[in-house]
Amino acid sequence: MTLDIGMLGYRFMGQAHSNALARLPMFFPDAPEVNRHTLVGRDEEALADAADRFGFEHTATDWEDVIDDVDVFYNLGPNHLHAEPSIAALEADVPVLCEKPLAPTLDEAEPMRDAAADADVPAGCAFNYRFVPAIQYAKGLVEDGELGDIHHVRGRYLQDWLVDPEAPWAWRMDKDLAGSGALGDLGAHTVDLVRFLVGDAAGDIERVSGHLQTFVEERPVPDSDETKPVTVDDAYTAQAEFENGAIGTLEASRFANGHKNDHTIEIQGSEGSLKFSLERLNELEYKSADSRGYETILVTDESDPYVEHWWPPGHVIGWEHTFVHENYEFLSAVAEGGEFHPSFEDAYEVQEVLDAIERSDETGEWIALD
Ligand code: SOE
Repeated sequence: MTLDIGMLGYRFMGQAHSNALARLPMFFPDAPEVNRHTLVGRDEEALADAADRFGFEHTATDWEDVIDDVDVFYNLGPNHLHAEPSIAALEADVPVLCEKPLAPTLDEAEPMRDAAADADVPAGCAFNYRFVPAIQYAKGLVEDGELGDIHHVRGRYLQDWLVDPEAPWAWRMDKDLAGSGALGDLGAHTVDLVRFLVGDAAGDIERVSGHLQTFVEERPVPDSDETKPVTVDDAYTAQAEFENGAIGTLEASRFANGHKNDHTIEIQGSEGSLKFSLERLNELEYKSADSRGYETILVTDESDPYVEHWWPPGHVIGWEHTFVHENYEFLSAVAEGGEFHPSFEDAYEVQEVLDAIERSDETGEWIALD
């Protein structure tokens, strides 16, 4: 069976997922066969160019015309376009892979979660960092109890692309289009990873306190003399308490001067500890019960998750490979009628945490999660 793919969005994420689709038959021969059917966007010229480069057969400027013609719908548009097309696809029983965060707000995420629950097909949210081999290896260690009781969780996602006050305005700085700033764009990844890694061992996040900050209130609009207001956070910090009593600190910033795309997760337990940094994604720092300090494990052995599909040991992989792994799992679930995680339900639960952090910022109080 060949799956016809409809893809909304042809910029950063369109490119990342199209690259993944192109790599699948070469490196994951058991992946379902896909046909890059229709690429959807508004600017016809840019769209035609992207379709040509990404290997799509057709283009369309209206997503509504596409859903009935495809077997799978990828929603890679800006956050405010996540809900309506994803819900329409799910109502037509077309599987959906939607970019993160699930929606700008919790209210908008709710009908998406409900549509996914009612549909008989996978609805996935593209938290690609779950599919880093070192992260899967780390999850295995936590699941095997190698860390013991979890006490500390720290997650930081640091970027610096907005530290220049003249950096141009973009949709990611608009509350109506994005929902939130560093919190939803970067914090969503961290909350998902934390839940993925320690959700079983430490339980759910039970309460949070948070703070959001906007450092630059308006920015120049590209190719004009105008400026536009920045209506989202440039950075957030949060504290979290888990069901088992573990405590966590979470942080993200677009002003972390010197950090380009630095996503780090640290977990400390009674028996061992782990540290991961996206900028060194082939490595995991691990302190086992028997060692006196952290040791670096190069997670590039054939026995490591996904690695046998790529190169011999030590021939490292990169950021784009996470999308290949994610697409492999998602499309396999579609073809086999299986489950895919992170699902819309998982992503809704992430959104509940983001929403609670925002509410805590507004009220100055800790917020309990139900
Ligand atoms: C931009 O801040 C961005 O591209 C995010 O939107 C992605 O999710 C993250 O992976 C890298 O940074």
